This record gives sequence, structure tokens and C-alpha cells, in this order.
Amino acid sequence: MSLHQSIDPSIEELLPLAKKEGIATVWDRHQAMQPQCGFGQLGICCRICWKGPCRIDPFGEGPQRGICGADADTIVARNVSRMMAAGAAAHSEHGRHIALALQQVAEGNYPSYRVKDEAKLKGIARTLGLDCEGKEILDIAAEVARRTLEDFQSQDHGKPCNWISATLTEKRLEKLAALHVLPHNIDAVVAQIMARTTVGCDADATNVILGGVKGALADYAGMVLATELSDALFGTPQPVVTSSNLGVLEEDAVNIAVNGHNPLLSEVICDVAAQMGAEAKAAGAKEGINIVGICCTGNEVMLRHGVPLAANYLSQELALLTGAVDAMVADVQCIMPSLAEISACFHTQMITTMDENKISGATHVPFREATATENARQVIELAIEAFRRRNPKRVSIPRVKQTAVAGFSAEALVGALSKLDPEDPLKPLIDSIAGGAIQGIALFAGCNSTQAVQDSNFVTIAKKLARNNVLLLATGCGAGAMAKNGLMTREATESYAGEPLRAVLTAVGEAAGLGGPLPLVLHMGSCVDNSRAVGVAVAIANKLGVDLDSLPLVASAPEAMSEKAVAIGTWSVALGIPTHLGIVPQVTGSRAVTDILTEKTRGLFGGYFMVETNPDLAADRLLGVIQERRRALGI
Ligand code: MSK
Repeated sequence: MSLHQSIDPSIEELLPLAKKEGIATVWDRHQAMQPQCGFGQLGICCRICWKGPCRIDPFGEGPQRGICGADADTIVARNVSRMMAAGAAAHSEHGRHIALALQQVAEGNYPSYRVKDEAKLKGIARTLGLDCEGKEILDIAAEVARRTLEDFQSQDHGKPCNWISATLTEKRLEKLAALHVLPHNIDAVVAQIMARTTVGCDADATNVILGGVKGALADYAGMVLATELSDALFGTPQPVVTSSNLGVLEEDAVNIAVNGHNPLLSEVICDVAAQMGAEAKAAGAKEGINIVGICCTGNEVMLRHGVPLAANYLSQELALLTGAVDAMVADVQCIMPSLAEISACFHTQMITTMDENKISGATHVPFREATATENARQVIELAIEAFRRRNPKRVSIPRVKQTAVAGFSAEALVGALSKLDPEDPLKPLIDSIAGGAIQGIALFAGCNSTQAVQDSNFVTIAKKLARNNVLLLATGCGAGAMAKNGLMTREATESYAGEPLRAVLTAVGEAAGLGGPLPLVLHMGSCVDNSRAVGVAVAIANKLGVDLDSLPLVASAPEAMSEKAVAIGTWSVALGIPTHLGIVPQVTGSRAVTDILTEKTRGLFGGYFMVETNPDLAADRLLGVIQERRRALGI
């Protein structure tokens, strides 16, 4: 039965245990939800006013318009566009949080933080067109924060967000400007989508979707600024050897799982935990404190500190079922509300930390950046207290652990390439693409979903693309899937890469001092860090003098789930990248919207969505697109 739910081997041990204890997991609730609402799946249920809910008969026999007169095209377009707005709001709120923190650090108000990567901050300032010459680092930080926050405040509709103008190709900016989809202000664009999709407003499906695309590009702005400013504050990731899956939990340590997305608290928890080992040992934890990561907070600390990744999205409940997690510390996004209930079945302290993200049943420790160190200490003390209550007889840690080499920021990748050509680091990569040793680049992004067998699509597609010499990048829970399945190792490169790709990865890895090939899949970070892949693609495109839609570059979200994934997928398409979805999106109730997203966007942006639930066929389609792009480039 488990094979139909996940290929994560840890479920073999933990799901029977959950069953025995009468604890429901995400897969039980998925099962209980069957059959799921067909109207919702098709996107043709409208709930934006109280005359409804209205639903369109997909067979053409019942109502074809809602009570106000909206047809399936309008309803589907509004629904999906609102998802893009929600995704943009989530990512950009994360980004704003980091930008405000940087501003306060510049003013000397947050003693728990400092600019850890000064070179990165100066690079960001230059990217944003700021002059750093002769300035103190905190003055540069203040200017970077101010310029960033303009992207949430500008009222100049004619001027795109600073972070968009600074990070895309000229040709792409011209194209997006011509289509009137360049956002001038992230917040304003999110509000505009909500306004234009409310009852009695924009009813033209194409226009509604283009409004959504603008919101998706605002999402990109929020993501790229979150990534870049986090690097300045917490350090730019460099290759690090760590491990993944639930075997990273330790019987003899106080296990603290950090879950969510925003690194502001988890960074400080890592620092403070390093000083509190003695207190944990005094409580009986021979190995002190063991921080592990879940979802994208996990990815953030994995890349910057080598903290092992315990679980990606769908496995977060399994971590609790081990009976070995003493505290589950949640910040924002992708935290299952069920965690509080499952924690209550064990000794685990479930802790929420953000005032706007509480879960009933959890202990709330209000996080404030100004008192971050005290807050982190408070969280760790709660974990140590919980450890004292831990029942060793209920501890069941699956012996499942994989090595993972993570930390491939754009800077790390370019740094590794520069060992082959210090003058022109991108040249070896471009030469390998032109010569065919690397056929193309694929970015795996996005979530886990119960609509698929957890992690399976990622692994199947990745192996097939690697065999066909495609360079693989991954972020978010997709990266978690690759890590848990051993694809972020040199052994995976040796086993699965095609011969020419293996030779390139070996040459780069050895030159970079890794003592062997680069891993088969390069872990670029959390979901906001998809922007890192854009940075690499833009650098290649600029060097070749082409736009992004000419590159043999594809994206795949084989288990896309969240509104954030809808936003990411849409900006990926708007940037000219063919983007695969392994889950049927909730738009197929409208032929017009389906055509816009899978066909018309191709003419407008060069990128488009491809939907294929069979991973083997999906890999073939991605390979086909890469070949098409190569032919167009004459390589
Ligand atoms: S955590 S948005 S399930 S990637 Fe970034 Fe994972 Fe998707 Fe959440």
C-alpha cells in the first residue's frame, strides 16, 4: 500500500506505527476526502460572492453561467489568477520581512544579526545601480534595504520593480513591458488582482490571466530579493556535505526540527544551539542538541550550515511519528495544521513563532527580531524540557539516511566553474552546452502532493534526463526528494549521468577540490531560491546575446501543490521557460484558459505549461523541448 503513497522508505516503518496508534496522516486524510470535488478540480466553482456558490456543468447540460453571468472561462481565470496573487503575497511577505530586517540591522537595532557576506551585499548594491565607493557596509545595507522596499511602495506605474529591472535580460524586459505585465509595486499588483477578480469586474479570461502574470512576476521580485538579501545577512551558500531523511534524528540528542520558510529565526536557533549543548547534556541528552530541517526552512539552514534535512513537505508528520522530535518549530508557510494534534500524541513541543501564523494547540513563542537570541533560547529551553519527558520506548527512528552535497548558489556554481577558467567562468558551461556534453538544463522545483506518489516523479524524471546529459538543478521540496533518494551525491553522478555529462561534472568537481564529480542534482536552496537558477540563466543568455526563451532550459514541478507553485510556474513561463506540471492544474474546466496557459503563452512569452502526469513521458517531453531549442540555436 505504501508504494502508492510514497517512495520515501521511512514510511514503511512509520505508517504502520501511525495506524497502530490511531494517528491519521496526510495520506489518511487524502483517502477520506475521496472522491474529491470534480467542480473544484476543474476550477469551475465560483465562491467570490454570496449569491453563489455557483458551478458550471462541465458536460454542457446544466448551467453554463453563474448567477451573475460569469462563464467557465471567467471563473477559471479568476480562480487561478487569485492563486497567483496568493503565491506572490506569500513569497513577497517573506522577502519584505528580510528587507525590513536588513534595514534595522543597518540602523544597529537588531543585535542578533549582522551582514555576514559583505561582498555579496556590495554585489547586490552594484546590481541595483547603487554606488558603494568609499561607503561603510552598514550605509550600503541601508541603501540596499531602501531601494528594495521601494518595490513595495512605488506609485510610479511606468517604472518596473527595481529587482526585476536589475535581474532580467534587456530583451525580456522589453517583451514584458510590451505586454504590460511588468509590476511596478509588488503589493499594489497583488491588491489589483484581488480587485479585478472580485464580483462584477474583469471578465475577459485573457485579460484576467495577464493580470495574474503580472502578479506572478511580482512573486519573482519577492523571491529574488528574499534570496539575495538572505545571502547578505546569513551568508551565500557554498558546497557542504550533509545528510537527509529521518535517520538524521538522534536518539541521544535533543532533536529540534525547524519547519517553514523564513530563515530569520532558524539562523539564530542554529547559533544559540551551539552554545546550549551543555544544558541539553545536563538533561540527559548525551549528544547535546541536534537541529534538523523540514521543508524550506530546512533547505535554508541545510545550505548555509550543513544542517541535515529530515523531511520534505509530505513527510513532516512522519518526523513526529518517530517519537524523537522534542520540538517542532514553525515559522511560515507549508506547515500542516495537523502537526499540533500529532505532537500532542507524543511529548513533542509544537511551537509557532510568527504572530500571523498560529496553530491552535501549539505553544506560541512570539518571535521578534530585536530579541531573536532570547526567543531562540526560549525555544531551545522548551525543547530540552520536552526531551526530559520523552518516552524512549516510543522512539522509532527509521535507519534511513542519505548523504547529500548541497549549497549550489549561483556564486558557488560560478566559483566551481572558475577553477576551470578563471577569466571566463561561464565559458566551460557554455562550451559544454554548445558541444553537446550538456544537452540542456532542467530546474526541478516545487512541492510534494498527495495527488502523486511522493518523490517518485522527481526521481524518475531526473534519472532519465541525467542519462540524456541534462544538467539538473533543484530547489524546495523537489530538492528534498532528490536528497532523500541519494541523487545529490557523486555516486549518483557515476551511476546515472550520461558519459559526456559525467565527464563535465567530474572535471568541474575535481577542479573545485571536491575530490570527485559534482553531485547529479545541484541543490540551489529553498523555493524562493528558484531565483538563483534565473540568475545563472540570465548570465548565460547575456553572454550569448540571446533572451531566456532561446536557451535549452526547462523547468519541472512534478508535484506542484501550493499557490506559491502556481505563481512560480507562471513567472517561469513568462520568462520564456517551458514548464512541466506533473499534477493536472485546476483550470481544465475552461478550454480557453487551458489554451492560454499551454499554447498562447508560447507566442507571447516563449514559455508555456506542459502537463504530463506520467513521469517517463514527462521526461521525454522535456528532452524534446531541449532538442527543439538546440536546433533553433543551431547547436
Ligand atoms: S516548502 S511551497 S511544499 S516546495 Fe517551500 Fe515545499 Fe512547495 Fe512548500
